[in-house]
Amino acid sequence: MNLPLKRPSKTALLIAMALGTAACGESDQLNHNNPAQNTAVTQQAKVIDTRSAIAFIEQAEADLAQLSIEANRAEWIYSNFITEDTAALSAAMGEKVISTSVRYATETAKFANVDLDPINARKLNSLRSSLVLPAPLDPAKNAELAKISSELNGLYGKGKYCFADGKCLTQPELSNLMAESSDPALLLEAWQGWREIAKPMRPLFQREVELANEGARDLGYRDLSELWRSQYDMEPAAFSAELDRLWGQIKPLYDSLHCYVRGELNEKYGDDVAPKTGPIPAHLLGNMWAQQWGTIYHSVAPDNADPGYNVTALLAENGYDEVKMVKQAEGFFTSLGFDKLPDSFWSRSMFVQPQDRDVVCHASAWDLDNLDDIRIKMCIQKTAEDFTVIHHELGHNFYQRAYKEQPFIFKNSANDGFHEAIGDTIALSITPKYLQQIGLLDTVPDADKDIGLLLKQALDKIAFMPFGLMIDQWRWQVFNGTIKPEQYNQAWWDLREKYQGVKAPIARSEMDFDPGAKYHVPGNVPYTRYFLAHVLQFQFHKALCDIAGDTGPVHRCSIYGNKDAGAKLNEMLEMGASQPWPEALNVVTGTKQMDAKAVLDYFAPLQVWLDEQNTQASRQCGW
Ligand code: X8Z
Ligand code: ZN
Repeated sequence: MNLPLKRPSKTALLIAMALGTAACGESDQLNHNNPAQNTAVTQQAKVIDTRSAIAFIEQAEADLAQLSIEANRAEWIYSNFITEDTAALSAAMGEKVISTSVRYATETAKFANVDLDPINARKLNSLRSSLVLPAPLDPAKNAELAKISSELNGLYGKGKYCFADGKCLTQPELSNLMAESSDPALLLEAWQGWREIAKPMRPLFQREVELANEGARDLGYRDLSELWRSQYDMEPAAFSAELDRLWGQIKPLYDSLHCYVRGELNEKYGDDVAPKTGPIPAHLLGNMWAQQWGTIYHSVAPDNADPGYNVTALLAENGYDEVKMVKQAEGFFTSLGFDKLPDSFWSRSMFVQPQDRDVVCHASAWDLDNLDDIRIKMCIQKTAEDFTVIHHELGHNFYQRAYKEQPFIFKNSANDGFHEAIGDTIALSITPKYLQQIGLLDTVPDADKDIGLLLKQALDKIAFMPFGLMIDQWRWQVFNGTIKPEQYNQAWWDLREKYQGVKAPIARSEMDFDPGAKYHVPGNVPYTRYFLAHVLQFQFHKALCDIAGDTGPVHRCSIYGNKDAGAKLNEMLEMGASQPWPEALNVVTGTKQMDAKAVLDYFAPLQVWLDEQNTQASRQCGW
């Protein structure tokens, strides 16, 4: 289980059940939209005692644990070898997992009013609220949903774009092109070409939403949006408000970065391609989805504060291949006191894109047996970006192993943002000093080059934040009916513009389905987790640097080799999902609040510098 996090892949999610992610209170969610049913449930619950509730939880936990291993295997094979046959097996397994999970989730209602100890109350709540793709109880609809889900995953995994000369590129290859090229015509062709893969997804996605909404309603939720937002130890509306609060903290910094980057792109490409005002055309930001902009650093770097090295080149100069990149990342975790990865990790993971078959290239981390059989699956490119992604993926694996002694339902992160934040937290310690320690860099650049380093980091981290937020703002509105199927694409671009200030580089219409060109939409992986992770990782980094006794600027701190920081991190990871996330946050940071102040503190010198640059160039900010 918990697969959804571990491996953002289709059936995984269904399967997923994501058991373990927290839930709100105890019984407060049960059928709160259906008082009549509540009354019936209450009557029934009165005659059922605590013991039968516990027996039910134990049974569910044992069944789902068993099923998850089978499902993990089927899903691993499918994602490593996409064919009609593996798709059918994956769909069949997904059907079984969804129906079992939904049955248990439905049955939790019987125990709504039973007095339970906090641990069992939390498990019961988790059993009910942790599904990400609930099917209706009707077996035909359940089978239909599992099949659609598997098909959508396959459409993404098999996606390619073929240029006029007959050369066909897969997703990672197209992403490389987007990162490396400065030819606007080529960028536009790759941007547009990749989005062709998503057109056939639209009717499938629409039906998936209908079915999953029905499943969510069967469980007593208003719709799937409410179910997804119920997994954060607070009321759904309070969670939405919390996101607005965090984004409000970050937006001024994002606006300054957007303004600076737009100005620099205008100088590079001219008014016709990159206008001085309005939203930025989405094909110019170095990434297929304009979600992280670090690859265009060289185009926007400061004249006199560039640190003068780039990690992609250092990896090449030092003969790093894919395995060596993973070994180096493992070395960071072991330097903190974590055990080495098992031999099976090295023999069973996929690091390189196979040439002879279709695979899901989108990076993921797996825990096949909920114990030690941890793996990653990635089509590694030998770049700085993928060096970071490897740390991200290993963060999942080390988390999974840390909570392996927890009961099955708690084998998960404190909330899904925590799972996504761990590897990124480690990657924040890939500083020049660290690169020198591992022999990649000869000399650490002087402090007067920090603006360049901070700008590079902001292009990835700050640029990501509105993207991390908008995907589920779109999906939640799709789920709750605010966005109708005939508005899918227009609403997508309205939100892209509202949050990110980017626009489609060519006219789009409802013939297109641009959300489907982003893995997590056909993959049905909730995305708000990444927004949360981008806040949490800066809180974790600051706290761990304090523990490590680093008194310098936080952007220069690396916790490499610090066993105290490692032990504290491990203490939080070991808790899994056994307690509400604020408790887990408290272990490392000493606070129970998510707070983007850590982000702002980290980038404080850059904010000043960006505002100076924008003023000097008399830029009109905003869009
Ligand atoms: O999907 C991922 C990871 C796997 S959990 C590679 N990420 C998001 C994305 O690629 O869109 C990491 C950052 C955001
Ligand atoms: Zn991840």
